[in-house]
Amino acid sequence: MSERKPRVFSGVQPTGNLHLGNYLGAIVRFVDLQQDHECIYCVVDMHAITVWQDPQELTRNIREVTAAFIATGIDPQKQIIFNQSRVSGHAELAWVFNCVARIGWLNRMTQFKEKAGKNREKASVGLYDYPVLMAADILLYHADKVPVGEDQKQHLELTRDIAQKFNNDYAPRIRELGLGEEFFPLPEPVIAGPATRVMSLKDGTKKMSKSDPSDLSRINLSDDADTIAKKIRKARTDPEPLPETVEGLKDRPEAANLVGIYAALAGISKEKVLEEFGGRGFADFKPALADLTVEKLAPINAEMKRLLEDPGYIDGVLAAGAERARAIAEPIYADVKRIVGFLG
Ligand code: AQP
Repeated sequence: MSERKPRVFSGVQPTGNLHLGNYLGAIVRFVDLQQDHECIYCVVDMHAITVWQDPQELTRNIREVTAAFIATGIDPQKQIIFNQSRVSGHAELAWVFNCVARIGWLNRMTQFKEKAGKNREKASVGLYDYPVLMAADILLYHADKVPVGEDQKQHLELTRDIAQKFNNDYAPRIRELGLGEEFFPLPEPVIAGPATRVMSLKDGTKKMSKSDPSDLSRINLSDDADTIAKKIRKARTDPEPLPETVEGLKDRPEAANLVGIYAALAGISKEKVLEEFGGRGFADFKPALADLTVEKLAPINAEMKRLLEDPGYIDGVLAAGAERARAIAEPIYADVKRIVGFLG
């Protein structure tokens, strides 16, 4: 058994408009987990190009996600922050996993169906293969835990299926090489907190998303205080006052979403939020939510801006992080090659 701390891996796509959903669903967990885990946080630029990205914007967005990681409190000295394309093992292991994963498994992935929409024939092969690359990202580091938002749950299950199938298919070989019983650990998702699925401010049944054409649907980490307040003021709600209990939020998606956001930002339960605001209307609740959101996001926003003024520093963090990532990934991928039977 290894003596190392449990290892965490997760990624964020540099596709612009980093939002409150990314922050509460994933990045806040990244920060918490660094206390007692070895963490690897990846700016997944290879995932990003599964849909068209303007090259200059992509470069800018890679730096922006890196700045967001650091500004929210991830320590780049202690943890590893890097961009995916710098470590070739991601693509190499993804190819091996392409030959392990089954087409039937990928055909069940709901995110591909949602993102490809009706125009499936025109979607990139990369978009279809996205979950296999994600499995490679995680398993390349033998990660134990993966903090993600609710929308990534199915992809995590696929990662476990790929790990399991690889372990089974190559079991005799893994044993023969003395690499233990289970070469790849089955990583656990960490989907926790009151805001694992933050919804659009304009439609409580749709996920808050970077690619929503309406900027009013999301709060971006780059929004200033006035913009945040305006977006919350304009957020869609129903005419009823807030309920006294969490059960009362059922069938009220917009109210449930705003209460969940408040709870997550304040670090309290939804019950506690309703103890204070139950029976009160949105005219009372929205300004309180706007103040809290600004209070939490303003320092992050300011720090991101400061960091982005020094791209040399950010690029240095990514280069150093990639070197440390490679040091973990290369021996693992070297074992994969021996297991599979590749020469060299
Ligand atoms: N609305 C959300 N609520 C909670 N968590 C969310 N995440 C994304 N949206 C929400 C989590 O953020 C992490 C990084 O996401 P990503 O960059 O890999 O992209 P995504 O899941 O495709 O998210 P977006 O922002 O909605 O982009 P588009 O518009 O391209 O679909 C992940 O852990 C994700 O779960």
